[in-house]
Parts: sequence; C-alpha cells; structure tokens
Amino acid sequence: MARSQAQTSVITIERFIMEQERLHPEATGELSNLLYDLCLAAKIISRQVRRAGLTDILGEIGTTNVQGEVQQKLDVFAHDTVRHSVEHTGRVCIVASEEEEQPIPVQVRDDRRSGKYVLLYDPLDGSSNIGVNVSIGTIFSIHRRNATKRGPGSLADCLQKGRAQIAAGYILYGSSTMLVYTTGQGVHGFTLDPTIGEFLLSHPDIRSPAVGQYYSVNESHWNKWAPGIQRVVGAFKNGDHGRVEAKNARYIGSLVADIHRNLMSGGVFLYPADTNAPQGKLRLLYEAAPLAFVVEQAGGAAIDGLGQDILDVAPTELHQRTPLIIGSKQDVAFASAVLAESR
Ligand code: AHM
Ligand code: MG
Repeated sequence: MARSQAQTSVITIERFIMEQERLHPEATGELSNLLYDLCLAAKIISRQVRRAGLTDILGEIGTTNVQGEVQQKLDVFAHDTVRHSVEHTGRVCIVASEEEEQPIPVQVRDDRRSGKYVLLYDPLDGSSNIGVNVSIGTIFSIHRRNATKRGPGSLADCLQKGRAQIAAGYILYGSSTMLVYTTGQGVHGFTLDPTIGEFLLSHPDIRSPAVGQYYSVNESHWNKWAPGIQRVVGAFKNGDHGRVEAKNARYIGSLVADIHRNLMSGGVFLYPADTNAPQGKLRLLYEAAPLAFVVEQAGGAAIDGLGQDILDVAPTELHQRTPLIIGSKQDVAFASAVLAESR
C-alpha cells in the first residue's frame, strides 16, 4: 500500500503551478499559462538537444534531412521554439532574445486582448559546448508590461530592473533535463521524466548554502583583471585570514550548469570585467538578472562588483553586458567588501 502510494504521489509541474496560483486569489491564470507554454518549449528543445550528437548521422546543420527538413543550428531552433510557443497565445506583448538584435513585438489579433507580459530569454546558453556534449541551458525572465498599455509592447517594456521580474528560471540540459524557476516564493526544481514527458517536482524549495564550497571563474583572464578582482579570487583560492576559507574550483564554462551546481552545493561564480571586456561578458537581461532573481530567492546574492545588486541595475540597452558575482550569500558579501576596499 505504502509502496504504491509513493509511486503515484508525484507532483507534475502543471499541478504545482496551479497550486501556487491558488495562493493568489487575484491571479487570472495567465502567468500560469505562460509558464506552461515555456514547459512545452523546454520539452521540445530538450528532445532536440538529446539528438545533437546524431547530426553527423542524420544530417549536418544547413543540410536537408531525410524528412526534407533543413537542419537548423540548435540555438536558432531554441530561439524559434520559445518564440513560437508564446507568440500566439495572447499572453505576451513582446519577446526579446539573445539571438535577435531587436525585440520582437507580438501582434495581437484583437486589440482589446493584448498580452500582459514581457518575455526575455537566452535560448541556448553555452552553445559552444554543444559539439562536445557538455551541459547547456535556456534562461528566461518575465516582466509585466509597464511602458505600453495595449497592442504590441515596446523596447521600453523590456528595459526594466531585475527587481521588477515576476518570474524567472532556467532549463538545464544536463545528465537529466531540469527546469528551475521562481515566482518570488522560493525556488523549485523539476526533473523531466522522458518516459512520460512530464516535469516532476524533484527539488522543492531549493536553498543556497550561505557559504560555498566552490569558486567558479575563468582564471585564464587573471592578468586582465583589476587588482580588486585578483584579491577576491586569490582569497577564494587560498583563503584569507579567517575572512574566507579556501575553496575548491569548478568551472564548466556553461553558465546555467555552473550556477545550478553552485546553487545546490554552495559556491560563488564570477564573470568579472577585464581589459578585453570592460563591461564583462554576460548579458544583464537574459542571463544575470533572471539568475540573480533565482539565486536571491534561494537565499543567495548577486552583485555587479561595481556597488550594485544585479537586481537594482537599471538597463539602458537590450543587450547590455554586466560583470557578475553570484552565489552563496556570505561569499558574495565578502567579494563585495573586498571590492569596496579596493575602489
Ligand atoms: P554565450 O551566451 O555566447 O553562450 O556565452 C555565455 C557563456 C556562459 O555560458 C559562460 O558562463 C561563459 O560564456 C563562459 O565564457 P568563457 O569561455 O569566457 O569562460
Ligand atoms: Mg548566453
């Protein structure tokens, strides 16, 4: 009896989202439906990512496969899949993706019913890792439209502070496919069961350890960093007189995978500015802000190393870059203090 109950008492992501929505009597269900749309996109992208190693057999990118379909690059495929899964539903007024220079206003058939939400996403982050079978991810960020009221949204609707996000999350195509998201009430993780095609609640209420065991940074850039960053990374590596213990290093070079590992096990990830990339490499709206929302909701922190929390940075450009230090709260606080002393 107990055994069969355990086997059937799984919580699908649909049920979880619905139960969360019931906590908000004012909710219209539109955000829930948008999250369902993203789940569907995640499953489609996951299926395609799982076949990535077969492109040599089934057809090269740009060639026509046996079904007569042109093989798309996976990041373009992921961009289109997310876009197509949300643009006909009337729930979003504009989408913007790291793959596309300009935001894509969503035309609405009926002007009285214009989408309430703005979707920003990085369709396939770490795509240079696809060819070598290393984990990659999709990152998404949802805002309420705030600049326009009806019709398609505008660039100004996209340029909101991370603090205004109403939901954010990521999909990690790793040893299993996971979807991790927050709507501001903790962080919850779901694992895709490929046999039934459902995301099942596997990691409820994820909490980031206050002090991390790992530091994650591309140390090949050491000579291009400012002295303050060198002090911070040196302290994570060697310890700093009781202020911080020496940590172990882990760096995949695939942001979602690096952040996910550190979220689960405790750690700090850094992508600082350097002399070649004075604004840093990562994008504020598609990468830093959504991941900062997730990590803060799990009890961690995220800063730009220039004196601001990532969630308080006001974007001025769609593809704006930012330095990023993110992860376990005490480690980020230590980095912040050392950088302030070095300024
Ligand atoms: P991408 O958006 O072009 O995929 O680049 C972002 C990726 C992140 O996943 C990762 O954290 C970073 O680039 C790694 O950069 P580097 O190779 O300089 O360490
Ligand atoms: Mg990216």
